[in-house]
Amino acid sequence: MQITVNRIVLTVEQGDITAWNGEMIVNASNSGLYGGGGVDGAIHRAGGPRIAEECAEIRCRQGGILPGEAALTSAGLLHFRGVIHTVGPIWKGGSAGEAVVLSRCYQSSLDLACAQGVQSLAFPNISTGIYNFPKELACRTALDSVIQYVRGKDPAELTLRRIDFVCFEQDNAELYRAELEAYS
Ligand code: AR6
Repeated sequence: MQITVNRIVLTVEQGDITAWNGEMIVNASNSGLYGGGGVDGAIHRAGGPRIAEECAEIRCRQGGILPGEAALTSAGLLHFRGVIHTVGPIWKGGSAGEAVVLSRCYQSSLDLACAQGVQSLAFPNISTGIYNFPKELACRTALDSVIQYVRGKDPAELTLRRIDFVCFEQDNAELYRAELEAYS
């Protein structure tokens, strides 16, 4: 399933983001940038210790990152140009501004990717695992945020040509396909 917005192709894939074929991936990390479980664990395992070393450097320099922010490291042993680490919100029932913070994760990751001249970028389903954000709202928030971002930019400012949503779980992949279809 794919749609084109402002000349950028948005697609949905199901699988492991560490095996994705493209230039840069986004990680769903934590504020301390300590490698954890879920997609974060998979990226650190596959990328080797270099990623954790660079996360530690960021931690020393600026004390980690806040929910909604993003930071860049190399990809270690992985074949990507880099990994963008962002921190999603922990779901607390929905009245703590969680959706706004989740939206910022996508925006700040896209800002960083464009600043690096990245042409293809993959997002996992940020916050929908250990941080317990409801999947349907997370899917709508992710797609709305990315589509608004892409629509709001002058094509000359956007280096990106392809943005993939890589869903590990079947139910998320189905949600994303249905939601993307509704946009087309
Ligand atoms: N590739 C793509 N997606 C994956 C993979 C993978 N290899 N593995 C899991 N997912 P989570 P969060 C999906 O828990 O909710 C970590 O400990 C997973 O099915 O990874 O943002 C961090 O250090 C789910 O849909 O991230 C933080 O402490 C999605 O990735 C905390 O978890 C996000 O689930 C962040 O929690």
